[in-house]
Amino acid sequence: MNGLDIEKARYTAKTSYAREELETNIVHIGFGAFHRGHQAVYNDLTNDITGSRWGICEINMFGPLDLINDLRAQQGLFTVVEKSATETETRLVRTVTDYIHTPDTGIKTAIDKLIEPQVKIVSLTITEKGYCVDPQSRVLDTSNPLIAHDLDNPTQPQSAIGLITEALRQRKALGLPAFSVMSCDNIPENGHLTRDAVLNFAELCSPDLCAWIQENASFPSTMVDRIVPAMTEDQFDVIEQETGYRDPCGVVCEDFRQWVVEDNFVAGRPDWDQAGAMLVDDVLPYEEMKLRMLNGSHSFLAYNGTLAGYEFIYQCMEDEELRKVTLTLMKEEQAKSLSPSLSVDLEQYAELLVDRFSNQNIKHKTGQIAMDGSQKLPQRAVDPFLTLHERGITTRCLPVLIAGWIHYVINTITSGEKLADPLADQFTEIVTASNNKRSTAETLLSVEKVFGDNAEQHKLFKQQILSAFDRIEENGIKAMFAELNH
Ligand code: NAI
Ligand code: CS2
Repeated sequence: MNGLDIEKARYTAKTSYAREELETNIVHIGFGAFHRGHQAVYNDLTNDITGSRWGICEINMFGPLDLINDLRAQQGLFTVVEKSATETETRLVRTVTDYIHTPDTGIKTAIDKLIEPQVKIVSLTITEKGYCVDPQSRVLDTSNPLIAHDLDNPTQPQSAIGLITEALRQRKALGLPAFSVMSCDNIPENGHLTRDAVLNFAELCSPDLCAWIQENASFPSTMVDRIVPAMTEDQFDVIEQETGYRDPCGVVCEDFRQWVVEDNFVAGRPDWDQAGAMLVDDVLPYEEMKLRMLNGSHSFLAYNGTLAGYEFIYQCMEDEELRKVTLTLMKEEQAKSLSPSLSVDLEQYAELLVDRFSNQNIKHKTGQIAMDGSQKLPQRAVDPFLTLHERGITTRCLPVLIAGWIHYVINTITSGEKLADPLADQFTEIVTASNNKRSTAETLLSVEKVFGDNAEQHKLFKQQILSAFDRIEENGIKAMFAELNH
């Protein structure tokens, strides 16, 4: 049947707390696939285990209206199907209390929700580009059309940064306490980045407001991990097979989940640790480990796996050569770029990641991960590459990651497909300006928003990437995998 069947769904519920007691203490911006399979699950479990009643209001500022309408129609309930390579577990998430799609209801509904006195946390999964910062310098990009609009119309914001700042301005005016803003996106020091973007924006509107936010709000960083692919018709079929109904808000994800949260909340937080989260003083070492070893390898597989003709990540892992290269990238390069203070067995972590990538029940498209490369490469490839150089450690796989990205960008644009990247216009201009692939590659490497001036300053950096680019062009990607294994 189409739509979640509330009667039947009772039998999938793994929690039994009284939903009518929920209070909307969290407002989440970005009701995408990931939040549904991650934070919402932690919060649901925490309510059940601890007796707390933290409810979540879901806000989407972009994307399809149907999703939020469907969520409303099923009273905020949705299904999460968790699949290991051999087992399936189905749960019903019961922690959502409210739903807003601002392109439909207007931005005031979202501001009004954020200024409700009981709101303590505003969390975010708005993708890397949603923060509107320069990916390399991490500074608020005032030329971003959303930010430029919001600076002219701060009470009618279109960006998440503008929305948060306006809500905090109104809370200050009303004499209400501030809230904590918790980013759950894959960005190193995501809390600091969000804080700097909000403070920068607020400073441009009113230095007084900026000082008040600095004094009263907090911006905890988090490391988030669970592979939750974008839903497809096949995956809705999977939900239907498991539950008997086709839940348009449901997701299918892996069984693994991890969440490391900086314990820095101005108005309290649920005891997410009771549901398995780690609350720590400093998240950065965990973030870097995950962003470089997991996400960096993901990006390697996204670009080079696509070049090799693989649609899904698990197919990449079925290619023995590529599997071996992935482990080498993780163990010999990314792991060696990390802070030595991290007390995690990185060999084991790498093996676990490859096992997770091999899960055939998770249909994670290489093309999905390839999206928004300009926002991902700095933390996944450029930073570790430079650290390894500083430490005098040879890099063989990281240059291939970046070379694979260059091929991917050129191939996508020259074949007339739409490149999904906020810098797509700039890349298209570069690619269409020349017939010479090699000089196009060089120009792409000089895009400062992605590479800073590193390619100009570090000769070896440029040389290694371009040499990998040439070898892929001449011998093909599979020969490159074989070469990396020898
Ligand atoms: P999705 O495409 O399902 O959802 C993206 C969400 O971001 C939507 O709610 C959309 O409205 C919102 N959004 C997009 N641009 C925005 C903007 N400029 N301002 C405000 N909101 C904006 O993607 P999904 O899977 O939920 O992933 C979102 C992010 O979560 C990723 O970019 C990543 O940072 C993080 N993440 C995702 C994981 C996954 O496996 N899917 C795992 C770990 C982290
Ligand atoms: C992926 C991540 O899309 C991507 O860029 O690398 O979303 C990845 O699936 C998650 O970070 C896993 O936690």
